[in-house]
Amino acid sequence: MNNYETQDNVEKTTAQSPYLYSRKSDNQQTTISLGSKVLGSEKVLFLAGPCSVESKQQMIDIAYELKEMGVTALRGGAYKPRTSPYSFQGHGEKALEWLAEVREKTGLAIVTEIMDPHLVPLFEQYVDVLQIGSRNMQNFVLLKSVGKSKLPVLLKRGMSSTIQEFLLASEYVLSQGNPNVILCERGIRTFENATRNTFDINAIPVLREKTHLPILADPSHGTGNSKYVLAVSRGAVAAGADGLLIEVHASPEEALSDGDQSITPQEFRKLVEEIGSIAHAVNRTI
Ligand SMILES: [Mn+2]
Repeated sequence: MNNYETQDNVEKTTAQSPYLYSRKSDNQQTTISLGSKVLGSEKVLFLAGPCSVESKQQMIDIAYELKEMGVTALRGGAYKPRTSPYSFQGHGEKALEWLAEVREKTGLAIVTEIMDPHLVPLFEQYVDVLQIGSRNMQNFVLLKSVGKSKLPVLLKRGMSSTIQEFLLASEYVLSQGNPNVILCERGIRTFENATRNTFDINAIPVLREKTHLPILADPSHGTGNSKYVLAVSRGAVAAGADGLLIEVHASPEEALSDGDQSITPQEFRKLVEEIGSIAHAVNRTI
């Protein structure tokens, strides 16, 4: 049907847009329960943890520390999509078991990336949120399979995708009957190479206008450098993000992946404090 195929049409007729992701009114907002909190509410939520799940003890230690700082959900990769096949690929199912144990102990919700559509039933046994990584944003088989799950889906923006492509990827999930999609801006590739990616702050107000889905910001991948994570976090919350997804590692220099962009628990504590002030300035809380 032509209406669904013409991008121009979508851009111009948001009010009558046929898409499930489309905002139909100013106050329409999808909310998603995470642990004891709600994403998409006036509260800005923190989702944090190491890039990769490296050991059970690592996850237990960091989880207790982050929980005490007000974090809602623990992130950590069990299956890692690495640029090189020789880089650490993750501990797989064993890591899912560790994550479930950490949830049991701490009450933190668990967010972890899924790459294989066949593993949806396995992930459903262990985790709370299915993350689709940037590299898989247009893996339509995967999007359809998580669309049939009861778990919320955290969809990261493809590193070379437009906002419209990002929204249409969310439609793949929504159209399968899963209404709980979280959109995550994580930086895009541009000509700029001073940072790993260019965090697209514009995406936050654009998404806010076009969709009722909750919006997360990932300044860790958005910058690729721990030195810039705090400043970009501030900007994202000021621009209207509903939450932050941050890589935190007890000793970033020893991390098995993304150490350069991981902040320490001490730095994260400072970030939470500063975000509290920013949230307050834009009539929100943490
Ligand atoms: Mn990472």
